[in-house]
Amino acid sequence: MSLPFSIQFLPVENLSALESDENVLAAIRFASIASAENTDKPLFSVGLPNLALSNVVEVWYSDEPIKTTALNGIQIAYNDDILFGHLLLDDTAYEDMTAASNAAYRLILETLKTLDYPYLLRLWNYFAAINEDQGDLERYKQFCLGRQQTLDQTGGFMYPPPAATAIGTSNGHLQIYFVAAKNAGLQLENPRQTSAFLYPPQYGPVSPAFSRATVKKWQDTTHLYISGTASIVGSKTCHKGDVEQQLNETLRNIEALVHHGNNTLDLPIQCFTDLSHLKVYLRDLLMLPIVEEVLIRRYGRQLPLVLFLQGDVCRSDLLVEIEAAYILNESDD
Ligand code: 3EB
Repeated sequence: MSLPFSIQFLPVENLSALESDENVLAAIRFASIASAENTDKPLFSVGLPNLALSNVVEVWYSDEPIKTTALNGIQIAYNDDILFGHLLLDDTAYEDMTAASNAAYRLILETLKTLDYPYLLRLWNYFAAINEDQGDLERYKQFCLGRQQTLDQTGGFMYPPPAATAIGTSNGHLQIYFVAAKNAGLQLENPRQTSAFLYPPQYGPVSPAFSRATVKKWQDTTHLYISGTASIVGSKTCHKGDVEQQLNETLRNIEALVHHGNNTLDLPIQCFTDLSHLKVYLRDLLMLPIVEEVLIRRYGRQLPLVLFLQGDVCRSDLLVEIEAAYILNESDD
């Protein structure tokens, strides 16, 4: 069986030691501030403290030997199927987050066009002070505006829009990493949630451009990449101020999405515990014990490995957000 890539959460490793391993596409550590190794290959830290397993590194493996390059300030590794890119952009060099986001997305789309991996499958966006106003607009809303400006200026994402995460860090630059492919994935939306790109204007001057999930059918396997998911039903935040109820609502959303994928796109999984590569983003580290307790009460020994990361969710009234995937490793079958 040939897999386009797999991802493992491993014990601490020196990122630079992974540079010469030609089966390593990318490696990510979790730290108090974002940084990148001085390499073409995407070896970097995101500015989200890891609350429970502080010495974990997330390693992306390729079956085939990879190639690396740097273009437009983006660290890149790729094989025949996918391209992994990482951009760390000093947003303080721009007038505001709108301008920084616009520039970042222009660089990303330009790079994908040049290297001919046109289909973005999944993106992660991290930047500081996400819920703070700059000028008279919250920086998350500015980020959405800059992203949309790029899409309007360049003709947009190749269909469908990617799955995405957008989370606030406590300091550091605008950091975006992403996976793009030669062939398109399938869009999966959530029957319990308004599609984000159809959110009404009260949530910002432009709607956020992402899909709830991407389903990607590769030659020998099917993957699911689930966007950051929170306690939103329809387009409204539910259970303000109550992290336990927000967590339960988030889990209902993810379970509904997985069922819908099984029913409509032949997704080979049925429930939350079939998922992998779970990340729980917590606004306040003091919420960690209650969140762990709810997850264990709900799923017991079936609970997959979870990373708990400290970060700000993109609406100030959301306390917790969860992302997940279904990605089989070679050793899993
Ligand atoms: C939401 O439903 C939650 O703007 O790229 C989740 C994932 C959220 C990605 C983005 C925003 C983004 O609106 C917020």
